[in-house]
Amino acid sequence: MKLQDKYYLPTILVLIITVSTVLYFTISTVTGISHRSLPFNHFPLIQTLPPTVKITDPNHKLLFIGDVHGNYDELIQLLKDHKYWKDGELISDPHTMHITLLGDFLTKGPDSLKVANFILQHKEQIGCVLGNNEIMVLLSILNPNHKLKFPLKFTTEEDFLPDNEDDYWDVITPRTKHYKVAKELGIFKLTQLAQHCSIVKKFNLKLTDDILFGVHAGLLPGDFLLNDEGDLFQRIPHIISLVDMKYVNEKNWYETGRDVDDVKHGIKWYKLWEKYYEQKEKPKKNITVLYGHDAHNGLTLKEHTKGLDSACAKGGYLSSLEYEFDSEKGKYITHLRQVACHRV
Ligand SMILES: [Mn+2]
Repeated sequence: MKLQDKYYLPTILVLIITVSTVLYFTISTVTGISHRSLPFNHFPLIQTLPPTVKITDPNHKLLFIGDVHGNYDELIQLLKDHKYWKDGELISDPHTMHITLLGDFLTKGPDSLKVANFILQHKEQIGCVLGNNEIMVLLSILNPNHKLKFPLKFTTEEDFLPDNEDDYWDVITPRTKHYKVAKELGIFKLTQLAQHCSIVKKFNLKLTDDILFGVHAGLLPGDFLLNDEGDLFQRIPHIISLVDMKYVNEKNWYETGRDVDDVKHGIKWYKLWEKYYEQKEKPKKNITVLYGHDAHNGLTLKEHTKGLDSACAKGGYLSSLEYEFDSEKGKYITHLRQVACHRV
């Protein structure tokens, strides 16, 4: 029987609506995804500092890698050089090795997606701290129209931005490269990364009682220390300092910036560590901060601070530092390895 012309359009419309509704509910039920559960409303709290990783096994090695910036091939070459790679894949023993990417592993280079997939496929072995570029990629997907002032939340109570927030506008305004990577990775992978990575990682090397921190930009003496770890002022820094500072006001450590002119009495933050360990009364703990972010300075190895961003994104080197326990010497020794990066 042929439908009368006047019923034709309404019938098609009803059919389309019915089919879409059935499809929508089927897909939401099967995948657990519905508009109500879209992660824009449920984006995970980002861990500022997860529980300290305690290293007790003398065979356990730790590897820290500077800003990869989407240079997947160089990352794999570095892992091969460290003999963390066998038969075409990462050796899979999280009890004897742990890798920490020191932030800015996405954007600029050709393979951000491959780097992200690699991390997510090896969560047991690969840890990560977020850099300013990852924060901007997250902002560009969560807050594309800048309607929300700041949509990310962290486990420490300090706000993301300090009082002089206008100075930081550049730092939290995503650019084309961030939107591009956000689109390439998609919200689900970015959610997984936000859940897996943190802002800081803290390791306690139990055999020597040394402490290692991994952070993208830097942190100051006393930050994230426990009562029994020293007599320092135990400070909880702003997130923006951890992911973006290069300079600090020597007289007010809460004032940090990317350029020397951003703060009064500005000095490079790591100078505070040198001054701290030059004091007559030696600090109780041997603390080392491993960081990236400062490609301009390049590889900057000081006694208590190790800067590993050697400008891979600009055709420099991808740098890594491995900590291995030397049982004869009774202390940890480090191995520096670098891979030349191809300019894109
Ligand atoms: Mn950076």
